[in-house]
Amino acid sequence: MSFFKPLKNQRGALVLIVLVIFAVGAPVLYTTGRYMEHRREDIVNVENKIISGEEISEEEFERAHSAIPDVANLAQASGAVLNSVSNIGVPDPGTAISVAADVAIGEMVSRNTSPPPTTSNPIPADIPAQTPVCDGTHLSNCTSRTTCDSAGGYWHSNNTCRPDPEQRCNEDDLSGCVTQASCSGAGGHWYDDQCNQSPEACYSGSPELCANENDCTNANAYWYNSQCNSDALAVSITSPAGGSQVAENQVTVTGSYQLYAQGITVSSAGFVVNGVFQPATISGQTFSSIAVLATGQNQISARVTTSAGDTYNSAPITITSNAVQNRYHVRITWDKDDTDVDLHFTWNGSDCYYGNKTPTWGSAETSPRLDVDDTNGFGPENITIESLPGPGTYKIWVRYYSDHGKGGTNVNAAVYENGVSIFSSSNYMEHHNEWTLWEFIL
Ligand SMILES: [Ca+2]
Repeated sequence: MSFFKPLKNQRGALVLIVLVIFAVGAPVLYTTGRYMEHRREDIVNVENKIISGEEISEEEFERAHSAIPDVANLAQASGAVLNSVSNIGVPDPGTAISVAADVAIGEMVSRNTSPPPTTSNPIPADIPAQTPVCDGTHLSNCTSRTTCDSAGGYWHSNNTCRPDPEQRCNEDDLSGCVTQASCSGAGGHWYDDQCNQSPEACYSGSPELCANENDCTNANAYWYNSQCNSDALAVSITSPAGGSQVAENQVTVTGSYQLYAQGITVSSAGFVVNGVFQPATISGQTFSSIAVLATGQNQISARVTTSAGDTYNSAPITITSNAVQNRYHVRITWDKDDTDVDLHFTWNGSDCYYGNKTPTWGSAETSPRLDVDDTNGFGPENITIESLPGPGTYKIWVRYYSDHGKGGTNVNAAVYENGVSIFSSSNYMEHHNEWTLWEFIL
């Protein structure tokens, strides 16, 4: 259009050129030294005046105009670039300048050149891009946890390297929270001695909430039968049921155990009856024994010991004995497996023992009875009598019938009145030894 005066045309062209060059050229100018800083100021000065509508002198325009090919020269663009830049004076030079600037700046950036090249001092082709230094004073240049750690920094969850370890304790990165208070302050959940993102759904304190084996293992628990267990082994009393009532001063108790962890073996098992442990013979993963009960309430728990020496106890159960008063028990147990110890109770030469378990000493109430002849270890063997039959010589004694080649054993003996121990003793016995526990004359 004819009404475009030359200066107006030049202004229009300059606006476009300046914007293109300045927008994409700023990084180049920044890296090419003080000379280009002056040239940049020439361009910025004209640009600002154009934006504010101020008059631009011929001198200012020429200075900005001449700065533009300098940018291209610095970039050591091709001859085509320089030719394009030389066409600034023609109408609509935007496309040529844009292409020239892109090429020039692309080369500048990729080659990371300094000092600024010129036509006579072009960019060397073999200058590699430099890797920013990652060290204690340039942690922000570190791009991996490894390099960050090496530089003494702390790797943040948003993939940045920071100098201050305290900054690791925040809602984005709880790994640096080392106290419950700081963890809570950062919105974390403190358990297992560390700060966690999620609530206590599945951790060592609540393994029953772990829904799969992986989570269970991570909670230091044991996965078995689709359940997560905190203990490597579980032991329980399978009979009698807790709260049961029995008529006698004794009851047969059966326990069992379940292994949840690999590599565990059980070495012994038994029951704690009113605070006193008595061993039992293990068959498979069950074990059974006769417990002497006090008239009234009794507390019994099962106990299993592993080869490593770890002991596991079941929850205790309470058994109530409704046995009549004035009932006497004699009980023996021993600690060598697969051996046969026998309990004897004689009155005036009549022996209650494995060969005559229920002799008649007058009435039923004054006649004793042996519950069992244990021939393979641990006992107990119990003789019960409601009341003594009368005057005479009484003798309670023990014979080590057969050690089955297994050697000596420690024998524990006790006399109970209504389930309460009134006498107890222990003795080391060898094959065929006899031990008089209690002898008295009425
Ligand atoms: Ca026996």
